Amino acid sequence: MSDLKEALRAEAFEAGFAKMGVCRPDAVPELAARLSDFVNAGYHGQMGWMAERMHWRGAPDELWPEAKSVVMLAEPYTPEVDPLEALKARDCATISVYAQNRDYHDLVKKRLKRVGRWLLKQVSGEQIKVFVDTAPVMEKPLAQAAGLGWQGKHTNLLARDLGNWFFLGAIFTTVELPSDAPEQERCGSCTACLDICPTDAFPAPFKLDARKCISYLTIEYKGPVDLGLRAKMGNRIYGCDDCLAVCPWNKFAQTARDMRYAPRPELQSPKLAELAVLDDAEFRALFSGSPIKRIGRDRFVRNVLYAIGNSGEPALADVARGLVDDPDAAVADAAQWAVERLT
Ligand code: B12
Ligand code: SF4
Ligand code: SF4
Repeated sequence: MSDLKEALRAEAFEAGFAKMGVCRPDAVPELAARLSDFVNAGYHGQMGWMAERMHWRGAPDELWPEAKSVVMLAEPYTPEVDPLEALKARDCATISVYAQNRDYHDLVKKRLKRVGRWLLKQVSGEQIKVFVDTAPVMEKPLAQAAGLGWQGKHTNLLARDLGNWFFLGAIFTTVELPSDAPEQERCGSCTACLDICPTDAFPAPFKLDARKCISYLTIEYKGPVDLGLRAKMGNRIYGCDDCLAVCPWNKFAQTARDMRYAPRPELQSPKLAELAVLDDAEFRALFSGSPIKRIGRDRFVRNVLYAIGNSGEPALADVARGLVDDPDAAVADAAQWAVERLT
C-alpha cells in the first residue's frame, strides 16, 4: 500500500496540488471537545450550521464509518504582491486574495475528483468521497494530523514549505493507506498575526471568535454590523488577509500553480464609488464564477458602504446618500452611517 500511496502522491502533484498527507478518520480525538468549546462560547455567531452538524464535524469516523483513510491536499494561491498595500487606498476596496478571481471550491473540487478517480482505477470495489469546505468536515485539524502543516495561532494551517497561502481539500476513502506523522506546532514566540488583527478577534492564541473576524462579518454575517466593529473594517469589503499576510513562514510560500487564482485586474483595488452603485444584474455579471457572488448584491453593497464610511473621503458622501432609501434595510442603514461619518 505504500507504493500505492507514493503513486497517489505523484498523481496529486500532476493534478496541481503542492502537498499531500494521509491520516485515519479518528486521528484527532480532541476534535469534538474543541469544537464544542468553540460553539458553547458562541464564537460561531450566525453560522448555525456549525452547531447543527456538530456531531459529524467532531467525529469524522462517524461521518462515513466505512472510510479507512483521509487524504488531505494543499493547493497554493500565494499572492505576488503584499495584500496589505491595498488597505492604503481608502477610496478603493480591498478584496481578499483568495477571492480576486475564480471560486476555489470549483477548482479544488475538480482536482480532488481527478485524483480520486485515479485512485479508484488502481483498486477494485473501493469508494471515495471528496470534500472542500462545504461538508461537516474540519479540514485544518485533519490536515495537521496528516502532516501537511500545523494550525497556527491565527488558527489557519501553515507549513514550513508552503507558508499559509493555500487551500485544503479532503478525499475520504475506504482504501487503507499508511498514515503520515502529524506535524507539530512551530509558531514559537511569534505573535504577529494576533497583534495585527484590526478587531482583536483572537481571545487567545489558536482560538478565533469568528463574530469579530472581518472575514465573517463581510461574508457570513447578515444584517447591520455592530457600530464599533464596522469602523474597524477599513476598506475590506470581502474577507480579510491581515493575519495571513504577516506570517513569517510565508517566505517559504510556493507560487500558485493555477493561473485562475491570479487577480483579475479590475478586482485588485476597485473604486468604491463604482461598486456601490452595482444593481443585482451588474453584481452577478461582475462576479460570475467568483466566490463573491455567493454573498449577493445586498450584503456586498452593505460592505462597500462601510468602506465608504471609513474612507475619510467627503466626495463619496453623495454616493452613500443615493442609497439611504435602499429597499434592503442593512444597505439603507450602512448608507446613512456612511453619510454621517463623511459630513
Ligand atoms: C467556518 C470557516 C471560517 C469562519 C471561522 C474561521 C475559524 N477559524 O474557525 C470564518 C468565516 C471566520 C473564516 C475565515 C477565513 N477562512 Co475559513 N473556513 C471555515 C470552515 C468552513 C470551517 C472551519 C471550522 O471548522 N471552524 C471551527 C473551529 C472550532 O475550528 P478551528 O479553527 O479548526 O479551531 C480549532 C482551534 O481553535 C483549536 N484549538 C482550540 N484550542 C486550542 C489550543 C491549542 C494549543 C491548539 C494548538 C489548538 C486549539 O481547536 C479547534 C478545532 O481543531 C473551513 C473549511 C472546513 N470545512 O474546514 C474554512 C477554512 C478554514 N477557511 C479558510 C480560509 C482561507 C479562510 C480565510 C483566510 C479567508 C479570508 N481571507 O477571509 C479566513 C481566515 C480567518 C482566520 N483567522 O481563521 C481555509 C484555510 C486554509 C488553511 N491553510 O488553513 C479553509 C480550510 C477552507 C479551505 N478548504 O481551504 N472561515
Ligand atoms: S482575518 Fe482579519 S479580522 Fe479575521 S482574524 Fe485575521 S486579521 Fe483578524
Ligand atoms: S504569524 Fe507567527 S504566530 Fe501567527 S501563525 Fe504565523 S508563525 Fe504562528
